[in-house]
Amino acid sequence: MFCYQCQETAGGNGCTKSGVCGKRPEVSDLQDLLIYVVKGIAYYMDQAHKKNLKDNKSEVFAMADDYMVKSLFVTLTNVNFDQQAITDQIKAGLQLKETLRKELTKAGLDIDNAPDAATWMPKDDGELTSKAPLVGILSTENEDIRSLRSMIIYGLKGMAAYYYHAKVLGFTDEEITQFMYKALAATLDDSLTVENLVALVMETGKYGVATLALLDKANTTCYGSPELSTVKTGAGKNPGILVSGHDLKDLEELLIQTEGLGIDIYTHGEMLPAHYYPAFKKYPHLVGNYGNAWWKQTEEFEKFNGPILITTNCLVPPKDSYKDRLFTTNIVGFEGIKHIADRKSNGQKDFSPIIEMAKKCPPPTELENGTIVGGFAHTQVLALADKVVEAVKSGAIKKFVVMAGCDGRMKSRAYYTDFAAGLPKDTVILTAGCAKYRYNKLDLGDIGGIPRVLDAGQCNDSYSLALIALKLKEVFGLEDINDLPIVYNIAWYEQKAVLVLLSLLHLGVKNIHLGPTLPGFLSPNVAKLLVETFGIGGITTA
Ligand code: SF4
Ligand code: SF3
Repeated sequence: MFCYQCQETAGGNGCTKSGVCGKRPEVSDLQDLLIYVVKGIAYYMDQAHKKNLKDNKSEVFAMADDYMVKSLFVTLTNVNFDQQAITDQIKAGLQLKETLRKELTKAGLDIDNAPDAATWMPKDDGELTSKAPLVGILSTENEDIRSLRSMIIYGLKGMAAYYYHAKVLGFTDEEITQFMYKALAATLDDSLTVENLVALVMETGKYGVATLALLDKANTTCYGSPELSTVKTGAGKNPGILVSGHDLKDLEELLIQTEGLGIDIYTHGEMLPAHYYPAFKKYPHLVGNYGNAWWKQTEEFEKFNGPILITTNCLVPPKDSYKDRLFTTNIVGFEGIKHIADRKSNGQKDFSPIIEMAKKCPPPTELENGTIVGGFAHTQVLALADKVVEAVKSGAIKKFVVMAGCDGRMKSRAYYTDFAAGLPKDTVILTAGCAKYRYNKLDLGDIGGIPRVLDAGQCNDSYSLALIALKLKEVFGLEDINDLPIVYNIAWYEQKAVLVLLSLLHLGVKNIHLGPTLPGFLSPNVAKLLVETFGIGGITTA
């Protein structure tokens, strides 16, 4: 195996024996093969678009969209560790690829020069497993091309994750999926130069902004605009169900199905921002947030005592002490862990196995008893715009520090707590993503009623931070987004953060500090390019 897609990659270079995340080598190879199959499908979809061969009435094209988005999401860090589930997904893709090939050759597509990923079809399972180790990252020899291709694929993985959430809520955009096909197909094209691929990296950022905007529209249309909220962190006396990951619709359906049953619902990790939406405030049994960021789950799930639903990343290989209480859904999977099936069209998921289990479980063991304040997505911040602008003009706020991103288990991430705690009192932190758990329970106070930590929500809500910056630029009549009193100190872990970073670069943001370590997938030349063009830098001490 070879995987270097996340920040915790072994030695900062790549996992080769097994994943630091717990991913086994067989699973890693199969994930590479899945990406290879998706690239083959993307080749056909890209050709169909370019040559105008798409019959929009044909269901196979809609199936391809669904397949691409799910398959990319499946391979994100800490999503799916289940060898069988990935094998099944590969086989489904091979069938789909074959249908596409037949349909498009009938429509006139010439596949004489098609890449191997498009035409390869295994005769049996043996050929499937022998192919897997041959198609991974290291099959691209030139390290700069490999680095750029990887950056594009990781950006697309992040894009797929965000797109998936929008799609679940009924929001889609053909321009985005078409770009994804184009970019995936481009990673098969050996004629593309470093310059071509750099341009494609930047275009990935452009579509990153579009995808985040689509998701923002989906979330706010369905659940209202997040508003200033105080969330409890203690535990009650009722049995509970803990919901983690990012999928708001799963949480909504679970809340509906548990109404009046005497079961309390708690959020965990990236599900915390659900409390900020008006639509979720109407459920009195959504009682609070339990625990911290994803990497603390092994400790926290043990103490929760009731069932836990993992809707998306980040899943950590479970301990025996709670694995019988763990349920996955959507694209998440782990061998031996119960899985809640997808909803049928217009129906809800059936959460009854979780609900029945909860009824028999003791209440959660309390971990702490405080509150977290959040809900500062763009509408809420812009509602305070006058106050914010006044505070900047009067000098009460000297700087904003964007500290969005991911948390992780590396010891060096204590830097972010020290950094937040050490910032001067006239600074405000803008955050989103699970990085916030490093400082959202510190008492950093407020500036004239404006809290010093403004949490916009999940990493899915990073778009809000961009909108806030653009609005401030407009209010202050600035030409360049970099003239704002905003500095960026971003913590990254997985591939959604790669997309957010590319989106910020597309918006013209310069001099971003990225930590706790720079990506292992940057070759020295590509790293140099990012430093010289965008002023990207690492971190030192707080
Ligand atoms: Fe290693 Fe990260 Fe890949 Fe897991 S996802 S195998 S930790 S690089
Ligand atoms: Fe966190 Fe996995 Fe990145 Fe959504 S849940 S931000 S790491």
